[in-house]
Amino acid sequence: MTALKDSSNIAVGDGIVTVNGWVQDIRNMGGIAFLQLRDRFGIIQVTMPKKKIGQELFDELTSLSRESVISVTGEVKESNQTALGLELIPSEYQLHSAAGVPLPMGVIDKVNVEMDTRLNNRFMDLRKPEVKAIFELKSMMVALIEEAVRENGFTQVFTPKISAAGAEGGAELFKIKYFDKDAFLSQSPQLYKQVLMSTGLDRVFEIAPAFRAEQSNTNRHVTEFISFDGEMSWIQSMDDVLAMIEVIIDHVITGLKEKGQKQLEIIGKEIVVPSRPYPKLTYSECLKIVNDGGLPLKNGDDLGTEGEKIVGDYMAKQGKDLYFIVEYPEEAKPFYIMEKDGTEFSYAFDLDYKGQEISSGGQREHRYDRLVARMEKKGLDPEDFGFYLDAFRYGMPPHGGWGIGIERLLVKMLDLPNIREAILFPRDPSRLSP
Ligand code: AMO
Repeated sequence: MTALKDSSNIAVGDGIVTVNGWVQDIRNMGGIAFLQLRDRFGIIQVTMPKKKIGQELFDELTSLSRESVISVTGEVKESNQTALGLELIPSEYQLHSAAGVPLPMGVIDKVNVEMDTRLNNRFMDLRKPEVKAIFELKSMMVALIEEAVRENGFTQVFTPKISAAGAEGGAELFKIKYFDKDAFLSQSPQLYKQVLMSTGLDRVFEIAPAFRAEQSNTNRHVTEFISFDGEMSWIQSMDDVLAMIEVIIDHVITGLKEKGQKQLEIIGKEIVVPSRPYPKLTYSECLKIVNDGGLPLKNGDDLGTEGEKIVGDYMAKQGKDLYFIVEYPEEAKPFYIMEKDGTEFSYAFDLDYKGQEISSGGQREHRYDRLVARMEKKGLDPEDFGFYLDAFRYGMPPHGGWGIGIERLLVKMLDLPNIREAILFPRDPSRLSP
């Protein structure tokens, strides 16, 4: 009886085992040949001394095309010639699927392949351990997020991704046909998570796709990303929200550094856990830093990619990777954000990580009349927000929350050059497939 094995749990003394994987490479030296068999855990060398395994098996194995899928049965031997310290001497094999030749792109070739080619052949690109590792880390990151929020009493919710209207503003909406009506892909669960605050589900979180019809071809924008949203009631001030985010993010970064050691080694990254507390910069302070850095922005302007980067460089010099930006002018922030009475400011914040916004949020306006007034001030028609406003009319606690783009968080943790590296099948203005 043979045992099906992964390369990670093979040991000398196992006797005859069967290993499954992809033929990564074959070197035929004439009297002996070496086949590198790759599975999800790593690589095992199949060593083929012609005399020992016989001409027929030797010929068949050495003529396999790269990336073919096989099972090899044989004896495990100790070896000081292989990274694993083991080799497999085959006695039989099974070909499950022969790979076509030539491959659309190499798995082990060291040449730099263009991002577009890689994404067009993502199934192949993902066979590279350093690419696959990113998605294993992403999965761990989501598990850590869930662990942190559940520990803090948050309930996971799922809100509709097909909606009748937008939450964040009209320009970024994808319009779809919904039978005989127009509908939109959800930009954010903003309105729903706030409605839930009126129900007694007073701490909720959601991790789900968000869609933005943004014509931005940048390394940090995509049209579909995963948004980690949180909303919490009974806050005394925006600071309660900031404190919660800090606890969650710290749990995630610390946890990933520990649990993702193997994957981090594969991609050659070390995670530096940002020191706490995360500093708070005001928007005005940021403007000054940006202006001093040579970018002339006016009060009310969005910091933008370049402004965020200047602030990031400034904070990096002080050893601070993660920092909140607070005291935004109310004018620059959405209707659902609470104004700071008697000032031009609001209780909105951003969280920036190494010079890039990864989150925004704030304390919400929970008082019906004030909320309606704010909508009107922003040129919105309260009539369009029926189901949302109803929830504020019949008892709404003070509350606040955040939205975090999880790919941006991962990109910054791992110092990846492009958000597309953190998405299996990214969507952007010029990419709808695969
Ligand atoms: P905002 O629009 O700032 O806020 O989005 C929150 C976070 O989502 C991420 N993000 C994106 N990631 C990749 N590509 C994009 N095109 C993109 N757009 C946004 C960013 C951003 O910080 N409702 C509010 C949140 C709240 O107040 O709770 C909202 O959606 O990381």
